[in-house]
Amino acid sequence: MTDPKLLAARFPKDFLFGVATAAYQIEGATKADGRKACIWDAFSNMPGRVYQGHNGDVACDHYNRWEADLDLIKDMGVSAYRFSIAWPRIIPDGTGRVNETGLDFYDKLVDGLKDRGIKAYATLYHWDLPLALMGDGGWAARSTAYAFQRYAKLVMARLGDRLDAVATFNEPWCSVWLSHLYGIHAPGERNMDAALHALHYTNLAHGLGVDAIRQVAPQVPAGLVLNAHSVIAGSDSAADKAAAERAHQFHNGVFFDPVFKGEYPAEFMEALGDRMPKIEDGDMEIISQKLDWWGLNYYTPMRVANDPTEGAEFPATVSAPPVSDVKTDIGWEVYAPALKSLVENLYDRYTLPVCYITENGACYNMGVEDGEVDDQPRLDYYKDHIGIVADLIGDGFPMKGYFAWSLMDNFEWAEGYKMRFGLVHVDYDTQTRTVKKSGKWYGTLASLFGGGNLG
Ligand code: IFM
Repeated sequence: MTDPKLLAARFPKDFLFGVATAAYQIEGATKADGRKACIWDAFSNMPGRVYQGHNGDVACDHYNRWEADLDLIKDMGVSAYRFSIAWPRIIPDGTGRVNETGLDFYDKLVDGLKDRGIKAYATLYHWDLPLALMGDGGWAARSTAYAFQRYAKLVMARLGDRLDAVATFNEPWCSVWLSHLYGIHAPGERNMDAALHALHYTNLAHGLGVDAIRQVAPQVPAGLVLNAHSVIAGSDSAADKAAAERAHQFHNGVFFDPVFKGEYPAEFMEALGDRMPKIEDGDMEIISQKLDWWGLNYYTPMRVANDPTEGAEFPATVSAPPVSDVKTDIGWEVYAPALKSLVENLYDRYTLPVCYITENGACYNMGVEDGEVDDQPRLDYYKDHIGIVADLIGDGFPMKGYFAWSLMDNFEWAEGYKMRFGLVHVDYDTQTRTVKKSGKWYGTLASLFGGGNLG
């Protein structure tokens, strides 16, 4: 089914179709108007960390082009925008002096969305930790969680009257494991002890952030965005199934269990609990406050098998081979059924509030030819995954919205500008935006919602 109108008919009229971005990936202007460095500014300047030494200095120059970019969202027919706020613009050193000019930028952005009739979905933390906080240990320090709470309060006091929803964190899996254990994202640590500290303090910061939102702007629905992994055992063997359960605990459970059950997963704690930082009285209550919504970012399944190596560290798994031959240009297996089983599995394990798919999309790097970008594989990816969301709604799951990642090509972290996820192509030399074939298709679908056109 490629006709967006047929696909649209499978969704309730109030379903939300939006597009998503993140501050460091699109804004550029890293030294403008009082912003100071974040950990990604430092990391991308370290030799060998980011593809060809790319960095966020200019990115999509969205900081200067935001009005045209919001016009583009509107012209595409999309009525919801998920964006993140850069902590280093608001409190440049992480603690201390507030930079009102930084808040002014998001004030204008949110007003610009409202003027265009576009809903504003803000994320408070999408990985751009003020660099100065690394002096205290960054996310491995408990004090960072309290610094985040203060930042969250400031943002909500200024923007809360106009936000349609707010998330504390985007994909803590990345800012914890990928950044502190696997060394692929800033700050580039490869240390389980640091990662376990970052884990608990990030969870704590989420809870303190929810407190801040509820104190200052209780009317704004508060949520958390998790890139839950659709863990699939590589075989039916008992060893691989046990490995899949361990992988669930390590990659999903360490975020879901504290937030939705008020505890860390049992096997995980048996294996690594003695290396966790002290969990203070009251921490788990702060972390597990009831949320209004949660966001799921899904791209590809995680296939795992048991790691038979003697003494292998928890979760003691290795990658199992993909089942589908179809891969995106970043090498990720395309397998839409894993989105369905993931949502089913998570609602089975946890009592979860309503769900937005806060990111989903595909990396394909084709360029502009004769003024067009023919990215049919990306369109196919969207069609199949959005179809799965319709199936989930049909099965009774509380799916409320879907945000495509991403509005436009942008700084893809360690992959630099090489990998493109946009519905809109960006020519980084001229900053020309070209809506891709997938963008036109998605815009047609989205335009059938938000304006009540289906009615
Ligand atoms: O670009 C990222 C985004 O910042 C977080 N989720 C995954 C995307 C694609 O890798």
